[in-house]
Amino acid sequence: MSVHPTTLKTYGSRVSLHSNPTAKRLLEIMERKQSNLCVSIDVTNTAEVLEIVRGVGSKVCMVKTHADIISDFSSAFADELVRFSKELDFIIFEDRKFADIGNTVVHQYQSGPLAIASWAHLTNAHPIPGPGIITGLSSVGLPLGRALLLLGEMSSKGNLATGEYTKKTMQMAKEAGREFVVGFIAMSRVDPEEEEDWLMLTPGVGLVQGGDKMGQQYRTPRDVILDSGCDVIIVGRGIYGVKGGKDAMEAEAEKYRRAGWEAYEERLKRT
Ligand code: S5P
Repeated sequence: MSVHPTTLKTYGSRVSLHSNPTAKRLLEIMERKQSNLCVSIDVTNTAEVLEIVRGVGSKVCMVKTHADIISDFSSAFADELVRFSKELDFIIFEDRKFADIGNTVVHQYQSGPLAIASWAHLTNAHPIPGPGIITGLSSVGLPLGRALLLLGEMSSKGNLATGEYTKKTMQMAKEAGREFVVGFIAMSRVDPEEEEDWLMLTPGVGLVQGGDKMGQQYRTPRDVILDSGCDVIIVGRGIYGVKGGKDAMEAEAEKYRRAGWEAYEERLKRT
């Protein structure tokens, strides 16, 4: 397999290849904190989310949330998360996986009890409804400096986001332009070699390969960053699932940060 040119560039040198402020900030943070680790905080109350943020925030470039599973979500919580994102220097990614027509996603993104666009720097969408979903989301997010990822591939067993679907997702992003769509959720680099710089964020990561009982499949940070050329590893239960509280989580996050960063440094040495 040939080496994808993007994988030979440093995160820092890629900042100037982006116009979107969230994409730029993410790459700057990655370089500054030497971290390509996103922690996925999939717990169901705000106190627990904030405890995990306090424990691992200094180790990560990004915190990923599922706001709709947090039973006591409030705007005060969102403010607190934003405050932490400044203090501890990370991007907030709300993993909303929008999947409706443009007009509906405008409201889902902007309104309701979650008001996602008001606090999340980054969110994501399935391409299944067609380009109108990007038009809708960007009408809300672009003026706020927000960014969007499209789900081009998934980590779960038997998913339908493969082959032609993935190629068409890439095509849709290209046609939308990189002002608002900045990259993909994908398992490997799905962008053609001579194209612009796209960010590849990859879930389904564990320190050992494996899976869960509901179809999730795990690959190691090295597989994802070095072998598959992705940019960010997304780790949920591998970090917040460890026993021993805040200190244990911090130690586990540091293991992932180091594994992800070493794989990146190794990849920069390839020719
Ligand atoms: O294909 C995907 C896309 C996403 S965003 N597979 C995933 O697992 N995710 C998300 O990543 C998922 O919703 C969860 O929040 C996280 C993985 O969590 P873990 O506990 O399995 O590491």
